[in-house]
Amino acid sequence: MNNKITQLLGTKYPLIQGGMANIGTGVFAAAVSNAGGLGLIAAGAMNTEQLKKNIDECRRLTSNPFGVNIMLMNPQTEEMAQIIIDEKIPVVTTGAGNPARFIPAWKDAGIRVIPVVPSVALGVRLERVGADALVVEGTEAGGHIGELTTMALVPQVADAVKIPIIAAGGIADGRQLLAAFALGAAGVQVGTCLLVSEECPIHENYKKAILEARDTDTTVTGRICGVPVRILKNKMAREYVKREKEGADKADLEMFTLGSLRKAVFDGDLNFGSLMAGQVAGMCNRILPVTQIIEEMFTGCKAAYDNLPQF
Ligand code: TUI
Repeated sequence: MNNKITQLLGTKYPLIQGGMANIGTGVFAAAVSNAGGLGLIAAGAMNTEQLKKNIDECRRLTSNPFGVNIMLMNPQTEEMAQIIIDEKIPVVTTGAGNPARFIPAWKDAGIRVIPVVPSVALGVRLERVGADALVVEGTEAGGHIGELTTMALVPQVADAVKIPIIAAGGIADGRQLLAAFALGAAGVQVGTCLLVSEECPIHENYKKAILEARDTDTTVTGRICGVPVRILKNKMAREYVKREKEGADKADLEMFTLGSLRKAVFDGDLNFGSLMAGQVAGMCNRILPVTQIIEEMFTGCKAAYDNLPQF
């Protein structure tokens, strides 16, 4: 197959797993890599020791390529940037900030660098400083998001850069995969549809909440304080927005969300957990092995292509 992303990543499919703090463990990343995608260890809520341990675990469980996602708001980002180099991680993705200052050292170490961008301007800037590809993420995604939709953003970034693009946000089946290719992406990043995999290590209450979610069941906290995060609607979402309107400090609110993400992932707290999920939660209705989720996306893509209206 002549696909720039499979060539760049060395994977069977042009698909990468979203970072997903507290969820993207070494074990889960290995499951995605063994299924032919690029698994990512999400360093977002880890400390350096946990990151190293998860890298070791991932290496033990897969011989396929995998990556690490660095969440740039993590206070140990500098140290983690160095661990990626020391551990010779093949691919790094970044989120929640501008990774330009780390790119020269990562490139010197032969690492493929794929930042997540929410705008044309940041994509152009990061191409200029050496990014190998971009994850272009629309506001349909779960977790921390930008303003623009995948439909509007992906073709505008595709027109503005030469490096390959991976679309993210709003992609859970073969029709959306086909649409991403049509918009100019050479691959996709998915998160929400993997939350309902057998291998996904989230609490069963969180999984059930995704299975039962309808199209309108996500909301965005943090729009006022500047850190928008898409989660399933619940008491925590209402509490957050209330605190925000009362003028709570931005850093406190960020910690409140990260703390409550742990409650969702580990305790299954449906009231006060931050159940991060994208707008596609409403179409993630079955628990399946990761392999089947990924394979059905690609067979569905071919079927959707064959079903396109003729004109
Ligand atoms: O990073 C994500 N999604 C995330 S990170 C996360 S952990 C967290 N939890 C609570 C508060 C904050 C973080 C949960 N989900 N996706 C990639 C992404 N990156 N979305 C948006 C951005 C982004 C935003 C601004 C990337 C760059 C950026 O640049 C600003 C600048 O400095 O130019």
